Amino acid sequence: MTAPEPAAPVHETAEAIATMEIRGAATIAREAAAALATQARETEVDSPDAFRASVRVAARTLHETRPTAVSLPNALRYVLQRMEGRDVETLRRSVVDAADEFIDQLERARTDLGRVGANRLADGDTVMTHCHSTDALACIEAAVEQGKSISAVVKETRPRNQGHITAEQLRDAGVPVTLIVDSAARRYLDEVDHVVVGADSIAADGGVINKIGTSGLAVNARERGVPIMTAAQTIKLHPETLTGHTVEIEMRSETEVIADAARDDIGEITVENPAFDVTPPRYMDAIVTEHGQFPPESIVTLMRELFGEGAAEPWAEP
Ligand code: RUB
Repeated sequence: MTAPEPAAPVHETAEAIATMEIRGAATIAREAAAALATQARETEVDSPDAFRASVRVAARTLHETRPTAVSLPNALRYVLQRMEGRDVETLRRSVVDAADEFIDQLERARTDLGRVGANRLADGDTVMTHCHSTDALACIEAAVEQGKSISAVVKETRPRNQGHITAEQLRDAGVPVTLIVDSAARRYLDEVDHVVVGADSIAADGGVINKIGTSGLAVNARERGVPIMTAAQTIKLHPETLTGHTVEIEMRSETEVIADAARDDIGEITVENPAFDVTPPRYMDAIVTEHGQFPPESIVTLMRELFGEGAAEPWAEP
């Protein structure tokens, strides 16, 4: 039996994730689940086995796009583990329903964790952000909805400047924004009450994997006595780290750091562009999830509760 090729929209979603047109851990997860639903809707085969294989091929294509945000495999796992049925129509319905359910849960988790994070913020607070995180923004937006007056210092987040997206969204939410270059962060920490960041993955030891620059910011925040929280719904928990695996840090193109012409002018140099880093748990005050807030060191308890002792890889099956 040869599995059909993934449907064209699945290739388009995979390409958009790889090129960061679709980006941010939660958004990647949502679009990956939606792409599996599209694959299920568009697959025209007679046998249940061929149907299952075609959805798994689509999942593999999506899985291979970016390595660090565990929300992507967690989304694929959620949908594939609910693919059930003895005939093609039942299988199709199960995949579409699971994807819809996953997307609904994402929205609810974001709202719920936003309320928890907002409770950590007081009226009149200034927060510093790094990168663009929908979960981090949910906390600030919920605080504003609670009637608190919040202002923000937004790091631009080189090389992709996701801080610009954060600045725009906060401004739309009525939050006064000061945009700074990344290297100005320590200088401005004296003027902020909280640092709020997101996460792409959270390891079993409480280490937070997020956009490059988060760990330096966290160390500086600790030195300045500014509390720092990670807003991360539980699809950011990395179940494989329970069994000793480490999280792969994505290395991106050197041209995101320096244009070819400028590089040629400099001469022979090495350029590296890691997209994420790991903040050790001792530099993070709290991980805020839809199940409440946790000290980073205790997140392993929640991880075990939600994922058991490990994680299957259903997309790897033929
Ligand atoms: C985005 C990033 C975000 C997390 C969390 O990196 O590091 O902080 O993904 O985002 P990139 P969210 O731009 O390289 O994808 O809270 O929206 O899931």
